[in-house]
Amino acid sequence: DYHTIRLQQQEGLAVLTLARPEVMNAMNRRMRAEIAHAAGALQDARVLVLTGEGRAFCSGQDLTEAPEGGDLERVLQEEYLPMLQALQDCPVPVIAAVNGHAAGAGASLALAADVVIAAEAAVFTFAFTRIGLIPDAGATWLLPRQVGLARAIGAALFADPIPAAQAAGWGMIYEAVPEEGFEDRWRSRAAHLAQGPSQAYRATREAMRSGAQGDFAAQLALEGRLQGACGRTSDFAEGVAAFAQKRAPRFTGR
Ligand code: T3D
Repeated sequence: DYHTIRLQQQEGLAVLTLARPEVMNAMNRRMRAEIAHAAGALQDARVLVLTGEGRAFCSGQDLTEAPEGGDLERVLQEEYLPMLQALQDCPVPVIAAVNGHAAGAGASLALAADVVIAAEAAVFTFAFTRIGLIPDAGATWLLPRQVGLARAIGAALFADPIPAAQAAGWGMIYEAVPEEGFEDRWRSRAAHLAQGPSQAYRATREAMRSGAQGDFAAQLALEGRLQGACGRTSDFAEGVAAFAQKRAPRFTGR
């Protein structure tokens, strides 16, 4: 039983809601373990959505639990790393539906998703330096790749609140959506992925992530291997048949 999150799974869609609204969904030890567990225990899901209950997405580390003068390296290695790795290893696309504040490790958590869809009222704050820390939970890897070094360092040093529209303009998130249409938008995006060619999505994530690091020749070889596997799926055969027959494809994930 989960205490700090809720996990609902239906028709290929898994929605993981951070559920400590009284503290803006601050992440405590238990929440990190529950997110890791949930991401590793999806049943028939073909897409995973992370979102927050109440007016925040996630306010980062629960500051009432931070070990004073304590061993933050241990917390990162033993608690954050397994959570982030579980999301990375999760076999389906991950959407962060950022409903409100994403601060500190809450911003890092959002950026760790494959696609970030934020409500226009949402604000991203790399709040770490405000309390004398560096960006963590993957932010120093993700942020420079997403927005370039100049913006990444500025956002980290000043800890400026970055409104969703600006985040989208910077390329930090995929899209910022007006409040009224926010839930419909992420639900329809998630439904789209849940009905799509799951194996191609899985390989796309792997190839894109690797492309952000490896050299060009190695990347061409990886693309070849992954595309070879996609070429053998029924979804590929269906995609080509649907194109030839001028109809919408019916993907099954196989
Ligand atoms: O331990 C380690 O390994 C270190 C790792 C660190 C990684 C990090 O994440 S460092 C960054 C930690 N996060 C922050 O510094 C953000 C703190 N929160 C805020 O800046 C603001 O709360 C928000 C901008 C998110 C929202 O502001 P606002 O004004 O809408 O709400 P509020 O009044 O500040 O918060 C409402 C309640 O949530 C409040 O409690 P109260 O007064 O009603 O009893 C507040 O204390 C609580 N809360 C908010 N954030 C946290 C929190 N409680 C614990 N931890 C929090 N991070």
